[in-house]
This record gives sequence, structure tokens and C-alpha cells, in this order.
Amino acid sequence: MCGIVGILGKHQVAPLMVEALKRLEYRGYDSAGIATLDDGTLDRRRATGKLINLSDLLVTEPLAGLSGIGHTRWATHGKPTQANAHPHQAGRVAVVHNGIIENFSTLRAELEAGGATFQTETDTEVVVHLCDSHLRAGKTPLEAARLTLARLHGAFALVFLFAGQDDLLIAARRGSPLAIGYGEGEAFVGSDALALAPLTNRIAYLEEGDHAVVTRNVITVYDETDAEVERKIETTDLDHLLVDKGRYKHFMAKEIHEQPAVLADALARYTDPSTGRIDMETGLDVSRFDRVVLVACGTAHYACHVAKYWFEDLLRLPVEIEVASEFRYREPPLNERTLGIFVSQSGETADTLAALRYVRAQGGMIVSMVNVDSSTIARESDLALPILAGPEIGVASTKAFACQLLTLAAFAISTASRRGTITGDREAELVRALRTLPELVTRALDLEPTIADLSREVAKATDVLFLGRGTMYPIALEGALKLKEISYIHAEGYASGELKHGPIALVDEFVPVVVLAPSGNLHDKSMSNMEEVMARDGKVLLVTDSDGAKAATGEPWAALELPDCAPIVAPILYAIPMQLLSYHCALQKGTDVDQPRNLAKSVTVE
Ligand code: HGA
Repeated sequence: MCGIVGILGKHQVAPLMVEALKRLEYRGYDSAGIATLDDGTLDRRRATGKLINLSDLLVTEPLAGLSGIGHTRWATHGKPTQANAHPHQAGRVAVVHNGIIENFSTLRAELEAGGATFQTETDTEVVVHLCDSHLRAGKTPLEAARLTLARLHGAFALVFLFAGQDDLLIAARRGSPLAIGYGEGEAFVGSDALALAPLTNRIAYLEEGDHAVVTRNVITVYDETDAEVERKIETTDLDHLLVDKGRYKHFMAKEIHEQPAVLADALARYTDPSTGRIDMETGLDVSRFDRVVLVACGTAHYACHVAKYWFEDLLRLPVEIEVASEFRYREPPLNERTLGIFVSQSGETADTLAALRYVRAQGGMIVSMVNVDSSTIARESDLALPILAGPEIGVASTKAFACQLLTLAAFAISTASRRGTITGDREAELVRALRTLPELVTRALDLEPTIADLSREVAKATDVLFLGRGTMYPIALEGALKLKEISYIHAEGYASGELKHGPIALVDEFVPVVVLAPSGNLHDKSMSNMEEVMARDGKVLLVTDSDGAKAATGEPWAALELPDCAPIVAPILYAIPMQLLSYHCALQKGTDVDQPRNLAKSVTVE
């Protein structure tokens, strides 16, 4: 959330910064802005809403200069107005900020008492006033930045630009990620390496508490004690990841349709068809843990919820799933026999990262599943398993969810096999089932025209319920979340058996109820719950397979028939119609599918 960039270039930086911000727009699109130094003088352009508004403004009011900082905002403090848009400036300093300054109100009161006049409602503005006060007291930019940083509480990344200092940026990381890019006589700073990909492929990541003095030819990094430190420069290979929508109208549609391909990639990496085994060299001592804790947020949390069923079944161990933002402050008792599994698409989710550090402090083992190999969560794990989904740009997660599930399944099978809780034959049977996924998902995607038709009716609703049992329960939760996120229709997911304990009061002829009920041991129970809904005129959309359809009772409003599948792959398969339904409802409603209101993709604030 909030993307930041800084460039000390050889060419005009405004267009380069807009390009870099385009690749950071997934982090927020409440406003965007840049500040540059032209002949040593600071100037800014800022616009509310998407980056395109800033680009348009720069056409009529261009900004010259070879040095600059830029920002795309997801507001935490203060409305998404132009005044609140970054960069913020006071006197000779401008700043871009990702994160939250938690003690901003105390600092603001103190600065106001000292005569500072604030222009914004943001927490960030205290940073520029503090820094400017130190500059006015005769401190150097580095001294002023250090004195400022020493006063700030919270989690943040900051980049400072100083009037009259054409060859200087100061970057600081405490909690939020920051990458430094090395060029030939140029230097860059960005929230992630992808933002800098067209500018350089030589990247170093600041570590927790670091700050860096960046000039075109020399970059010096200091740790939290102000001691000079080396941070490894890595050569990245991200150019090929610069993606477009191809023939699709939205990234979300493209990403939904990429699922057969990305699942095939992940299967090629994690399964070995010649042996019928999972191919996942983890190096973990699998006998060391007797309890599994799965921690994540949002859609990744629902992937963990599915995995709980798999881990309990295959590993026969106690498994807990946790919402990271609750887990981290609860201080649950854990020990070195706890295996913590952390799932995050970006690998930067602030709450998940904090939860990981808590488990580490308790002596637990840390396994993460992320889509960005260079992310902080990956780097802080004992074992980081890439989910191999490729860049996911649409804010609503689709292909990353499928790949998170596949990676969790492969890890559960491989660990169970090594702990001896499943036989080699059972492993081979499960691997065979996983390998059917690309074809099954392709067939599920063929249902799109039918789902598009159904969406015309569903999109008229103000409330939609999703029901499921077993692993279909978390898919019901995910279906409801997806619908809320991109179509803004109120939706709730429930365990089918819970309906009669309250939510059934919502049911009438205007409420579509999506019932996820593949054939199998829970089908009869699900049919009873479906009958309970239909008896109250609920409009049921049954999602099942051919046997499930044959055994269905009553007359649902509509039915979708997915291909038959093994239970282990059902959650991945049944998520597909949920994604398509929400996508087509959003099209019906004309919402902004890839950048839904109030959301951002990588959640780096609490
Ligand atoms: N607190 C700052 C930055 C917001 C942010 O990092 N969001 O993720 C603001 O509200 O502008």
C-alpha cells in the first residue's frame, strides 16, 4: 500500500517516475504525486484519483528536473484529497511515505506549538516539519533525517528530497519494504524491484531499521545504529514480468484464464510424474513439530482455511488457522515444536510479517508461501516456497489463490509422506489427482457464458449468501469475499449447517444463495440445507458435479455442473465459478474490476 519511488537520473525524471508509479499503482490509487528539483528548487504536482490524472496534469503543467520522488497513495490518515497527496513539503524538504507514523498527533501538537503550520490531515506531514526544523537549525540533510527518524513511531518507508541537493536522496526503512536500484551514474529507490525494472536490474533491499544516503555514484547504507553496512546487490530478472492485459478487458479476467497454465507450472515444479511423488526438497526436520499454525489475511487466509482440512487429514496433527491481525496481538502460547505457515501473495503483508516474527521469537519453525520471491516474508523464513502464479495485477486475487492452494496441498502431502502418516500409494494417488487440475480448470472456465447469463440476475441482488460444507466452506467464504470486493454486493459465506442458527432469517425470494455441494459424503447434508433455503423461497444456485446434480433434491433456481474430481482438488476447481460469478456481476454493475474502490493489493499497513 502506497508505492514510493525516487530517482537521481541523467534525463528528465518526471516521465520516468510516472512509468515507475504505473507499476506501483496496485498499491494504491487514491492520489498520485511527484516532486522534482529544477536547478535546486523543489516543485510538486499532485492529483487525486488514479495516476492518469497526474499524467494529464503533467501535460498542462510539466515538471522539469533530473532528481525527484513520487508516490501513489492508499490513504490511511486524511481523505484522498489533493492537499493530502504526497509528496509533502515543508521548507527545504519533501517526503514520500509508505506506512503510518503512529505518534503523529503528539508530534503535530509539538510542532504546531513551535510555530509550524500544517497543510494536510496526514500523519506524514509531521516528517517534513520535523526535518525542516532541523535543517533550519543548521543540521546537514543526513543529520536532520536521522534526528527526524529517531522521533518516529510506527512502521514506514520514507524517501527524502532536499532543495539545493540535486545529487541526494535519503531513504529509510522501518517496517515497510524499500529497494535501492544501482544504475550507471544514476540511482533509484522504490517500494519494490518491479517498479525499478525498466530502470535497472541491480537491486539491494534495505533491511529493517536501515537508512541509505543515495547519490548517483555512491550509495551508503547504515543500520539502525548508524553503522555503515553492506547490503547484497542482486541481479533481478523482472523485465519479462512487465505485463499487459493481452486480449482481455481486465487483468482479473486474464488472471482467471491463466489458471490452467500457472497451475501446470506449479505442478511441474512440485510434482514428479515419473515417481508419482511430490518434488519439494524442504530441508525441514519434519519430526520436529507437533502443531501447525497457518497465518494469513484475506483470500490467503481462506487458502489456509482449506489447508487446515488437508493438514488435519494427512498429518493427523492439531492445526489452527489464524487471521494475522488478531494472532499477532493475542500472544498465543507457542514453542519450538510449532510449525508456522505464512501465506501472502505479495510477501509484504504487514500483519502476516509481524505474526511471522512473533512465531520466530517463540522458537517456532517458519515456512512461507509467497508469490514474490524477493519479499520480506520470503527472506525471513526458514523455508520460502514460491507459489509460481506470476505477477497478479488485479486487486482481487484469483490465480494466486489457486497456486497458494496447490502449494499448500503439495507441502501437506510431502510432509505427511515424510512423517509416515500416508503411504507411498496414497501420495501417488493424491499427486495423480493434483495433476488433473489444469484440464479440470480449463473445463470449469468453459462455464463462463452460462455464468455470465446467471450474473445478470445475481447482480440485481443486494445480498447474496454462499454455503458450503468441509473444504467448500472456505470456498463459500472466498466466493462471498470476491463478490463484495469487486461488485460491492453485500455477501456472506457460511458453513451450510450454520444457516439455521441465524442467517436463514435473511432468506427470501430476492436473496440468491449459492450452494457449493460436490458429490461425496457431505452431499446429502448439503441437500437438506439447500431444501431449507428453497422452503423459504431462497433463489438457489447449486454448484456441483454430475453425480451431485443427479442426486440433487428439489428444484434450484439454477445449477452449474463442474467436472467430476478428486476431493483434494475440489476447492481449487470450485473457486473458479466463484471468481467468474463475481467478475460478471462486476461487469453488470460497471464497477472498476481491477482497482475496486477503497482497496489496494499489497497491504503494508496494519
Ligand atoms: N499514512 C500515509 C501513507 C499511507 C500508506 O502508506 N498507505 O498504505 C497517508 O495516509 O498518506
